[in-house]
Amino acid sequence: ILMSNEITAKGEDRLLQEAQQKFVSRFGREPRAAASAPGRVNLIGEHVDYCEGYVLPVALPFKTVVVGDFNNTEECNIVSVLADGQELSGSFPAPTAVQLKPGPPSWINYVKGVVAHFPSEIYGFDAVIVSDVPMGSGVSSSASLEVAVFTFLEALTKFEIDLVEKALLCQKAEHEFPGMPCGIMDQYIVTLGRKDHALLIDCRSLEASQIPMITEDIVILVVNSNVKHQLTGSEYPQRRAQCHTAATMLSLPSLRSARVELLKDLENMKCDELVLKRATHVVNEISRTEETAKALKNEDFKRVGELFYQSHDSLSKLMEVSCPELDQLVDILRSSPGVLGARMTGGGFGGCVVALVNKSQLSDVKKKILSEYNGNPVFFECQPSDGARIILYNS
Ligand code: GAF
Repeated sequence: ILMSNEITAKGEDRLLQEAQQKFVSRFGREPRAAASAPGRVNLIGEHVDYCEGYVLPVALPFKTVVVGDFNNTEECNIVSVLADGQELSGSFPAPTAVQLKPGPPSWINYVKGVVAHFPSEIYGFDAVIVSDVPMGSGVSSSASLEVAVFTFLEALTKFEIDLVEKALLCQKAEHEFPGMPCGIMDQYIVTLGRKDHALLIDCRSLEASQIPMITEDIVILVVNSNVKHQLTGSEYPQRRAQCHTAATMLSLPSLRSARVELLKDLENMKCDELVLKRATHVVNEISRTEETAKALKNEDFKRVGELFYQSHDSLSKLMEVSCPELDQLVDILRSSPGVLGARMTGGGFGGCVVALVNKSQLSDVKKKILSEYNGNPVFFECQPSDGARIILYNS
């Protein structure tokens, strides 16, 4: 029996069935193409993807499923059923009819942006989107939606492209339509994640290596603070700009090329205090991520846990992207027996904390959080899952 503070993934089959039923009731025929894409949790390497650093995310069993069919018109009609059951619908012209532009309602820009960037002709279609990826929780419901829509369009048109190229196009869609200047991490892991693996992504070369996650006695616990995060605000672009300033001052293409010693140079240049703090986070977080990948390969979870705490402290004090609720959760976890490490995950300003917990002490850890945390926490276990896939090709 699950406590009400726990959520588990519905599973692709159930989401698919819900989407198919909704499609039949809304559009009066069976959908002919279907695809899915997961959410993600980043283990470490936070706020470094846009500095060409290393990141180490895993794909989640929570997914977005898209089903649909061409409709022989010049309209794209979308129905979207969110994780909380809320239903949205909207339409926009097919890109064969007009050049698509971002515009209200804001949610449909995630779909429209991907349709606009799809590298083959898209005529009018009807689609239903069903997702159980928690929204505004820092687990990439946006990238999940973008990549699910893209993969659905591949199924619909039978025009498939290289996976890294696909992630880049979805990232571009997010930049240009919802207007969020994200890095490549989310679209990359959502596209290329693998069951039972974390993915070490080099955001400079765009190469990645799969790292087996054998965690028999250890659970990757995710705690949602239930503070909603909104990344399209000004904070995220500001952090990105500050990192860019630091790299420019050092005459580097990005902070990825900066060694720790170079931070002294920044200091000597009398650089802005905030710029120096951000750069200090990025340079150290990139090496923490490389070290975490090595420790994971050696199954040295104790070290991974220490690096998690260091990462959190740096995100909180130097990058300043945490919030009191996330800090409180990490503090509670820090004093809980059986916890090896914890940190905020994702863009920050709310959302989730990820922790490594000894399986035998998991229920005590949850109890402690339930009794001490000021907010309303929701738990889920992170089981590394597969990336996006085509479920049904248009025939
Ligand atoms: C958000 C962004 F979309 C990612 O690209 C990444 O920068 C992350 O915040 C922070 O690590 O999820």
